[in-house]
Amino acid sequence: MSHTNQTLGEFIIENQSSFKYTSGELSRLINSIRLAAKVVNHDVNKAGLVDIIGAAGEVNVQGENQQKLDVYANKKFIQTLINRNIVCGIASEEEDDFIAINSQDENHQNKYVVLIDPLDGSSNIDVNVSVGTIFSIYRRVTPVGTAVTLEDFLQPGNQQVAAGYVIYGTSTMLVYTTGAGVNGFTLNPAIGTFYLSHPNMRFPEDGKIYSVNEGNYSHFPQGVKNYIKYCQMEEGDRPYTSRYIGSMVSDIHRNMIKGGIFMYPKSSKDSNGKLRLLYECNPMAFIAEQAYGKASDGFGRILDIQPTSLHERAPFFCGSKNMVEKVEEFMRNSMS
Ligand code: P6P
Repeated sequence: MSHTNQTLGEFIIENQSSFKYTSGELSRLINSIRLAAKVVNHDVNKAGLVDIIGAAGEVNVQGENQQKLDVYANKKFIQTLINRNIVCGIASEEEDDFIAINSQDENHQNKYVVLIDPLDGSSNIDVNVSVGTIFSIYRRVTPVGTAVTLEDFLQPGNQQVAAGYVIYGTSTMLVYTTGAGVNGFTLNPAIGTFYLSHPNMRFPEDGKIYSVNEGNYSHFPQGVKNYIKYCQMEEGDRPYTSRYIGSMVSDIHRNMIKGGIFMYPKSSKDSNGKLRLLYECNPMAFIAEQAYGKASDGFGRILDIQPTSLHERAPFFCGSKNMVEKVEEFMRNSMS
């Protein structure tokens, strides 16, 4: 099949055989995420026009004010996944606990659990800056036909079977991997179809963009401070350029295309950083590695961390391989 103008649906069918597990369910799962992304995109794009922006008046498990669009996106993704009867469990940044599905029906054979950040970067919604959805997919580890348990969700990121994000930006894109590279699809809103626009996405091995909230500089570990000063030095191919949108999906997407590193370190304010391991760091790390980049907690591979709780956080360094390795070198040297 000619790949010019290949749709997401055609791509899924063409690549089903490359997926090492039973293909049909994962394809249906990616298709359900595609549907939910189009529904959320429709409302993100007109958020300023209808009474859907602004705080929903609730506070989520993270202690953050829930934006109405957070709540809306969360409901849409959960509802779509349940309606398609594909998964046996869902965990979300916006839900205190995981959601067991079909737990009363011993006959259900659903094998997958999905973890989502339904609307990442939501603080940008009211100021019209791009936001995103992040998803992570595992096969359950407890027996099929039984109710899912926390064990099904607390798997290390290296067990993911698929992961991706939707970026609601100047255009809406769905970028995902099933472990055979990373591909990006752009939505044609006129007809509601995603087209393969960025095949085989790869992080440039090196880059000149560093993304970090430098307002936290004084709270960073010494190794991070030293790396930031390194980026700012007039020497060799430096100084680099600082770019920080405050929406991780957007920062990492830009860096994957142009080359760069995104950092959310731990600090004296956040002992494990701010980003959540299960539904932010792990899916973005899976994508980064599949795009020949790297994702680290400053010392080791994000995907090898054994989670101990649903909403745990992790320090996060993600992007061009050489840049992540450089900051790890600064982190090691600052410990010696
Ligand atoms: P700060 C958005 O809330 C988010 O989770 C990421 O998308 C983003 O990179 C980060 O937080 C921004 O956090 O503390 O720099 O505003």
